[in-house]
Amino acid sequence: MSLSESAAAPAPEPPGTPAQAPVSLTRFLLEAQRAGAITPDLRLLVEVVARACKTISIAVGKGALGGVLGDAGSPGAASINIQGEAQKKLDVLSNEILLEANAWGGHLAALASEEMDHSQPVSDAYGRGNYLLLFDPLDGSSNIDVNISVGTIFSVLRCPKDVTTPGDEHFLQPGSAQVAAGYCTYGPSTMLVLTIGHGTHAFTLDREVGSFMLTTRDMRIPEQTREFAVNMSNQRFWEAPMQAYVGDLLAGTEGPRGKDFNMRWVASMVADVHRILTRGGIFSYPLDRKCAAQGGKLRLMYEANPMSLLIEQAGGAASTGRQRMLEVQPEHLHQRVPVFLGSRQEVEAAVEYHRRADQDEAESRA
Ligand code: P6P
Repeated sequence: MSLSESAAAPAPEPPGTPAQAPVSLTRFLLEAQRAGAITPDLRLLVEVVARACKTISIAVGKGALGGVLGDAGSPGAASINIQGEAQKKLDVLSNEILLEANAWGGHLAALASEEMDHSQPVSDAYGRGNYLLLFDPLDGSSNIDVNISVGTIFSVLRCPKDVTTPGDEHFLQPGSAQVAAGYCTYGPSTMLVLTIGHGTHAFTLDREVGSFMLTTRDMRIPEQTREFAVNMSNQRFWEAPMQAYVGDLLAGTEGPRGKDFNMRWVASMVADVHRILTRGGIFSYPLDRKCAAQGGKLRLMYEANPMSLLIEQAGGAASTGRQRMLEVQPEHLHQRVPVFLGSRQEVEAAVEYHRRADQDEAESRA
């Protein structure tokens, strides 16, 4: 029996059976290890990342009382990361929390972060494992100062065999090679959403006990949706197929889609993706003339790929608009891509607009 079957909702129990004990993340991962779905090292890795997310949740939750709001660096000399973005104090703190948590367990070979120019091997003082960890320590941090949900995104790859000191090049694996992925959203509740390749499962932090507790086994995204997420202020910069696709969404019942749509945009990918995993929708950050030179806005390795694995494991779809996201062959660590992900039929519709536009353009050149 595969884990996704065992992870599926258990058969109803006869009346009078004592309620099953709630399932903690630790128990869930031990069950996965017993089912042969993960190794002890991968179990430890996920536990360590989850524990670090609890620490980040506490820091985020303190807000102004924690003295950690605002930009990192000194007044008039903001700290700028490799993305060219001003770092928030919580970006730096979250990154440090994840680095420290993963330094001594012996489960990792190397790690990479949105906040660090290059990957770094884990000190071999504690032994090295067979996994590579990538993370965006605090995605959406521009929302921190206005108290909107933010999150941590992580992705796990295998370290190539016989590589003792991994470098950036060893991280350049397609998203289909991920062995685990997840995010932690710091919202009204703190939730960890995780896949280890057998479905997508949601855990809610019980702050009194200090444990993540399984609250949804096998999340499933509705195939269809009436809700799209995009930053409409970029509309005039979009490519023609994106203009046409969103134009038809906005036309609603008076247009070819024949139904009205709603729009949501939190500008925090973790929050938007969590809503889509929970009730369906399509999230898109397409190419536009502002970001086309960089290949897109969102990062492939530690934003698009982990989110795409979670979405596909929940029955959804994820694409660049022209290619399945998990099949993109990375060329560099901080590569950016256009992103369409969510309800399968809606993503397929958006991809079809791009296919038709590219075909028309090819024919017009012929
Ligand atoms: P914009 C946050 O900075 C982020 O990387 C994602 O979390 C979010 O979806 C996107 O950028 C928001 O971009 O251009 O709307 O501010």
